[in-house]
Amino acid sequence: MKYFILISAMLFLLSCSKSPVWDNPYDTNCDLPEPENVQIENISLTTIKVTWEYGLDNIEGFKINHKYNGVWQEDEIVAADQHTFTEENVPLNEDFQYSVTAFAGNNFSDTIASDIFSNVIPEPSTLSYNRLSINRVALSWIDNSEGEQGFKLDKKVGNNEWLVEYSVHDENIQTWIDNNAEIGMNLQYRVYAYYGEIESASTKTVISNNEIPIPENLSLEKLITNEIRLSWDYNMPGIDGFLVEKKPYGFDWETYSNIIGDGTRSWIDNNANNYDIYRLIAYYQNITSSPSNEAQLIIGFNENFNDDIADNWINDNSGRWQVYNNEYRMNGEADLSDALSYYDEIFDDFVYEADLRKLSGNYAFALYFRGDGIIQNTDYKNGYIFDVDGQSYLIGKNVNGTFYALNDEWTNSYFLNESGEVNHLKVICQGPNLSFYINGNLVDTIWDDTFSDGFVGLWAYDGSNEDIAIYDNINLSVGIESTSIGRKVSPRVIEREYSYKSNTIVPISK
Ligand SMILES: [Ca+2]
Ligand SMILES: [Ca+2]
Ligand SMILES: [Ca+2]
Repeated sequence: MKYFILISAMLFLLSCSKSPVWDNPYDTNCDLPEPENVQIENISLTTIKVTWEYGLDNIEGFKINHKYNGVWQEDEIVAADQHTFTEENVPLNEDFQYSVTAFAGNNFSDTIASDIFSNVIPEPSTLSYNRLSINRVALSWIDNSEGEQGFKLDKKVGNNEWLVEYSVHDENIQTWIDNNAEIGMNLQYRVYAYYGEIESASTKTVISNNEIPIPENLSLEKLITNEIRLSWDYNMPGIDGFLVEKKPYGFDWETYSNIIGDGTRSWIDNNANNYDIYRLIAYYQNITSSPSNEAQLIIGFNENFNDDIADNWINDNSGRWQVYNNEYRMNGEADLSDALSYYDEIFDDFVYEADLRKLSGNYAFALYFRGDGIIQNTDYKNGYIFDVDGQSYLIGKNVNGTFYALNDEWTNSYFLNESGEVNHLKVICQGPNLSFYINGNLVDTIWDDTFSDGFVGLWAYDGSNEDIAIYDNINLSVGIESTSIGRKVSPRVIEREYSYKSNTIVPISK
C-alpha cells in the first residue's frame, strides 16, 4: 500500500509537469503561426499584388494593412484560403509597405511586414541609335513597364537645350524614326515612359555626330598616259553626290568635279599629270563631308630588292638574272652575249638612277633606257645605254641593229669609283635632252631625238662566268628634275665588235 501511494504520487507529479496542448486557433492561448515570405509584386504601374505563405487553413482569415509614405492605413480582410491581396489604382511614385496578420476570432498571429516598395515607373532601357541615311535616325528602346500611357523622346541638337517631348508615343511602342536628323550636328536623344503627369527616369543615347560620312578607301589606278581612275567606298544613302578635289604639283587644292552622283563609286580623269593629288568629298545641299584620304598619281617606281623580289621586272629569261641578298645580280655564264632586264612600264621623260657594282669579272654594264625591251628572238635592242667600265663610260644608242656612240666612245672620268665599288649612275631625259651623272656629277648633256619613250632597264655584257654585276636602289621619278639643252653630237657607228680597255671583244648587239 505504501508503495502504491508512492507510485500514484509520482504518476500525478509526472502528469502535472506536461504542458497543455491548444490546437484550436480560436483559443487565444493558441500561438498562431505567423505568415511567411510576404512579397510585393507590381502587376502593372497601378496594381500591386501582395503574396504570402501560411501553413494552417482553419483560421478565420488575414488582416492586410498598407503603409503609404509612413502611415499605416485601415486593415483589409482576406479570407483564410486566400494568400494574395491585390490593390488597384495605387498612386505612382509612392513608397509602399504591406503587413499580413493571421487571425481567428480574437487570436492574432504576429504581424509580418514586406520590404518597402517604391512604385516608380521603370525606365525604358537600351536606347539605340541607328543612322538610316544622311538625315534619318532610327531609335529603339526596351519597354520595361506594364500599364504606362506611353513613351516620350526628347532631342538635343548641338549645345541647344533639350527639345522636350520632341516625339510622343503610345503604350508599348519601342521604335521611332527621326526623319529630320540635323546633318553635321551632334545629336542626342533620351526616352522615358509616362503615366499622366508622372514620368520614369530617362535613358539616353550617346552623343552622335550626324556629320556627312567621309568617302573611304580612295584609290587611284593609272589607265593610260594622263588618264587615271579613282575608286572609293561609300555606304551612307541620301547624299547628293561627291566632289573631286585635285592638287596639281606645286598648286593649291581646287574643286575639280562636282557632277558625281551619289550612286557613283568611280570616276576617270583624262587630264591627269604626275604628282597630281586627289581627294573626295561627299555633300548634301551645301553641307560637305571632310575630305577622304588622298591618292596621288606617281609615275615611276623605286626598287631596292630588299624583299628579294624584282617586282615588275622582265629579264631575258636566261637564268643569269637573280635577286638575292637584297640586290639584283647578273651572274655571267660565259655566254658572250648581252644580258638585259627591264621594268615593265613605258616612260617618256624621267630621272632614272641606280647603284651599280662589279662583284667580279671583266665586262661593261649599263643603265638602259627608252628601249623597246624586246629580249627574245631578236638580235638588237633599240634604246639608249649609259655604260661604265673601270674608269670610263660610254653613252650610246642601238638603232635597228646598229650601235652608235654618242660621246667620244669610252671617256675617262675621275668621278667613277674603282671597279668593285658602287657607282651611282643617273640619267635625266627631257624630250631630246639627255643628261648623264656619275656619282652626283654631271658628265654630259646630249641632244638626241631618236627615242622619245620606252622601257628602262639594266644591261650587262656576259663575257665569262666570272662576270657578276650587282644592281640596287633603282629609282625612276618624273617631273622633279630637268635638264639643260643638250649638245648636238655626231653619232658614230660602232661596229658590232669594239674594244674595251681590257681589249675584250664585246658585241654590244649580239
Ligand atoms: Ca509597356
Ligand atoms: Ca637593296
Ligand atoms: Ca622588290
